[in-house]
Parts: sequence; structure tokens; C-alpha cells
Amino acid sequence: SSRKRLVAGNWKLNGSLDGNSRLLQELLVRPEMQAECDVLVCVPYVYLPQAVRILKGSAIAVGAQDVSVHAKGAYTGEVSAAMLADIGCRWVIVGHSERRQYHQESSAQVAAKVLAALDAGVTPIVCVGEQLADRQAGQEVCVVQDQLEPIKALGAQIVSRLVLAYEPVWAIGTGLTASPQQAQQMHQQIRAYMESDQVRILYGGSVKADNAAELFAMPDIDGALVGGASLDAQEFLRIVAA
Ligand code: G2H
Repeated sequence: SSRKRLVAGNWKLNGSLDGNSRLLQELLVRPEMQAECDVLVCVPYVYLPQAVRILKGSAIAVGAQDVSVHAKGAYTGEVSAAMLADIGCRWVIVGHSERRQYHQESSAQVAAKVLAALDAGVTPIVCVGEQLADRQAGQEVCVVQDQLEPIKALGAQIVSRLVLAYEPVWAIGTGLTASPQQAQQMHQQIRAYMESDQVRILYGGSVKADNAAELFAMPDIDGALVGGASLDAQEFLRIVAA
């Protein structure tokens, strides 16, 4: 397809100045980073300036893990999309299942964050995915479509500017991965529902160097959102190479 591949690391709540510096330097020395693939690392807010500085001029971009729906004002603890853009951060994960689960983020809020990000020139990576019980009940497609509905309602023009990530909650950090066939099936459903050939759909959930290639071989899987395995430079590089 004409869709450019994308591999995004999601460091979650991990890192330190020293550790980040070592990890990022290790990523920088590898030639596969020049590949025909977007590569980015999504780091905790406080380390964004560090990552931007170290990765400046490289093929690796920097993303945040969340963003406020608000542009400015009395919202203690929030960070706006304009602030992200201001420091050179052009990507942001929104609606990760951990935000939905531990911070009660609704799909309507996620859609508002998508707009806030795009308004500021920051590309959102919108996460969706069902829980194990949903899949056991055969409800996984409905659940994912419900999560996507407010995003789709933003219109085709908006949809063409964002990235989606399918992350089955039962596969996150558990070592269980959706089979390439299970993931492909859902990606195909998502693409059909969103009515977009262009939108990139990443797979996330225990992606590792050992399972990346078979996932990336699927026609509707355009890359990966990588959690745990992105904390190890060599492992992350092997996923990018795949
Ligand atoms: C899913 C994924 C990255 P992991 O949360 O967003 O994490 O690869 O550790 O399952």
C-alpha cells in the first residue's frame, strides 16, 4: 500500500535523564533508523525537551503520551497541544487504554483531544481496543466501533490526518499477543468502518522483535505501538528493522 510504516515507542511511566540518554544514543547509531518508516518515541512530559534535544536532526521524532483538551487557562496539571508543538514535539498518543481505564477517559474526550492536537499541528495516535471479556462475548468489533464513533464523526478530513492504534487490552503488557490473523481481521474492520484507505493503523500489545515481522506482513497493519520492548534499544531497533 502507499501508507508509510510507523513504529512508535511508548515508554509509559519509565525513564531517567541518564537512562534516557543512553537509550536514545543507542538508537541513534543504527542505520536502519533511516529506513522508509516513521520512527518515534513517546516519553513522559518532563523528558520531552531532553528527547527533542538528543534526537534533533535525526530520523527519530518525539511524541507525548497524553494532552489536554484545553488550550490554556485554569487547568492545573494539564499540558496543552500548543505547548507540545512549542518545544518540538509533533506527535501525541491519545486514549491509551491505561488512560481510559485509570483516568476514566471517555471516547468523547479522546475525540476532543484529537481536535486539540491537530489544531496545534500535533499528530494524534488514537488508541482503541477491547477487553478480554468483550472478545469472549464476541463483542470486540462493536466495542471498538463505539470507541471510534466520535472520531469518525469528526469527518473524513480529520480522519485522514491522524493515526489509529488497535491495542487489545488483553494483550497489553501481558505477553499475550493477538495472532496476526486476529489483528488483521480487526484492522480490516476498523479501516472499513472509518472508510479510509489512507489512515494508518498500528497494532499494539506485547509487540516484540520476535513477533513484529509476522504482524507487519498483514495488509492492514501499518506498524506498531511498542510499550515494554521500546525500553530496550536493540529490541526496538529489531522491530523497526522488521
Ligand atoms: C500497549 C503497548 C504500547 P506493550 O500498551 O502502548 O504496550 O507493548 O508493553 O504491551
